[in-house]
Amino acid sequence: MTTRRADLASALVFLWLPNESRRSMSDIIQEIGRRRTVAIISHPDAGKTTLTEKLLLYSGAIHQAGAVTGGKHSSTTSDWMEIEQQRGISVSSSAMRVEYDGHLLNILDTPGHQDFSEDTYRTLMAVDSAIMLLDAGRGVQEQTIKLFKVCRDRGIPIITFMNKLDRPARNPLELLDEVEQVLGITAIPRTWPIGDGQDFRGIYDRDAEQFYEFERTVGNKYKAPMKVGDIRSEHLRSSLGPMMHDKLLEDLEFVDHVIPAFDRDEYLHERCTPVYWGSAITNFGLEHFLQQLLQLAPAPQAFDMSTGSVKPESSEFTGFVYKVQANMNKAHRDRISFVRIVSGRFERGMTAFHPRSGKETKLNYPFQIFGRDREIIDEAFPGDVIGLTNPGLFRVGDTITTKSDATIPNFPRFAPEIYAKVFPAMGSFSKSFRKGIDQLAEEGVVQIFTESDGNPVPLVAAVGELQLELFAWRMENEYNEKVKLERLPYTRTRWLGSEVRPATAVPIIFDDQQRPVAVFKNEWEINYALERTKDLILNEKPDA
Ligand SMILES: Nc1nc2c(ncn2[C@@H]2O[C@H](COP(=O)(O)OP(=O)(O)OP(=O)(O)O)[C@@H](O)[C@H]2O)c(=O)[nH]1
Ligand SMILES: [Mg+2]
Repeated sequence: MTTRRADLASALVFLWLPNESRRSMSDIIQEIGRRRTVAIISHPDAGKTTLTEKLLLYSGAIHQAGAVTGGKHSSTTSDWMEIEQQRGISVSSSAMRVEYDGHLLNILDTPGHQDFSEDTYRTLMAVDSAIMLLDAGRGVQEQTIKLFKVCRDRGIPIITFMNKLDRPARNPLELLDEVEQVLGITAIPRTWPIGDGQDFRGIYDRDAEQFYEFERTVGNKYKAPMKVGDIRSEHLRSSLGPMMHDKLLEDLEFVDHVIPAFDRDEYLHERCTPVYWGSAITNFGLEHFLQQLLQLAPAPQAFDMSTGSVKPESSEFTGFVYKVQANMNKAHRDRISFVRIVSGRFERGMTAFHPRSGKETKLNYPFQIFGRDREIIDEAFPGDVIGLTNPGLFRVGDTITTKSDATIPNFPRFAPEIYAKVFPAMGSFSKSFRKGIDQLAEEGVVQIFTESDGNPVPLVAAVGELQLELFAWRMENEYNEKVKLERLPYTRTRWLGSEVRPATAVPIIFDDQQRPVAVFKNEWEINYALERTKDLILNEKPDA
């Protein structure tokens, strides 16, 4: 009886303790160990959003997959913006979180179009690894090369998924060779495709020596029925025909002979990329891929911050904002800051330090994000991406900590190459016009400059044309402000690194922090200004 009473007493004390004390260090380490935070990258149209949607389907997070069709029937979780659904392209990165087999996977879908690559580059700052998609009919494309390089520079490992095998594909060996030649990384097929186009039957797992045979389904909305079999079975031989079957066995023997064995450590150190094959649209090879992804991808890693390397298991809480998005939810019309947690445990209601402003802020409304949907969460761990309602305090690249001054060095910021003056189409510079401009600038949809103090006509600047289109569309649809854009001829942006101004006739404008910026029409004008002006310093980025 006494023991039972003591048990009860200690249980009550335990319940009394704040949450934090209840979580032991080993709990936290376990939470970190089961998390994976991954971005999906590729050239436009390789199928990132489709693959993301199907990973959600296979993890059980959704029960029916939507499709990217462009037009009014598009309905994927990650392309939730109306403009994405109308056009069938991603214009903004999105975050989804799923649980599968004890793991917690944060998937960040990115836009492939180069006009939105600032968003994609920033998303790559927030992950520990990436899935690189290739269209098996096209191979390594231009934008993939650039994104691969960004992953390399950040030191994140890459898993390759060869997609669209349901269409005529290039020879698998040729594709692997292209990855090695163009990207300079050893490509190690972990699975092998059986057929392509109409003849695509499934995939062969080289390690397990098992053949996964899939069936097509009508509409592709549900999981594809699958049978596991023997690659040498009579059934497969008669279904493929002896010629195709012989060729397959021959190819597999050749691959075993010439391709080095896979070593996870080599992958984690970016010396090789494991390659998987499948078809996101017909759901072939996806569950197998999801399982492999969770096994291979690294758990949350340490981050290089201004204060040194910050380990996830550090007791101090550290996170950074890699993205801000306004109006995700029509009912709220607020701004969400997407925060990657780097270290420590996050708890709802905690007070955090914001080094850029030197202020403390209470984080009362943390969300778990799922496309456009959100749900309040009470705690989060390193690797997680959470949403915080942004009281106008957070900017992209900001850190929040328990107390340290840690910042993220070299957060991606692109120098604009396109400029336009922006006017309200109805003629008056209303409050909502100003609000739309400020909020979209804060998100990084465009950058805003002014010609001089007090001039009400802002200049919008972007890296690509589509950004300006997106800006105009969102001003009209989210702020009810139709805008008129008057293009300006500048294509180069340089921040002035000292008091010296160019001696040539170059316009000086001001960024959102009133820093002077010189804008040029071409490279020649830049060189001319440098030649003619002693001690002129022109920077491609503002000082941090
Ligand atoms: N045949 C076939 N089509 C696919 C497959 N995966 C995606 N698609 C189609 O390819 C088109 C582009 O797919 P998305 O998933 O939007 O591609 P994305 O890489 O997200 O494109 P962006 O975000 O705009 O860069 C859509 O029409 C998809 O239906 C596939 O496995 N097979
Ligand atoms: Mg997409």
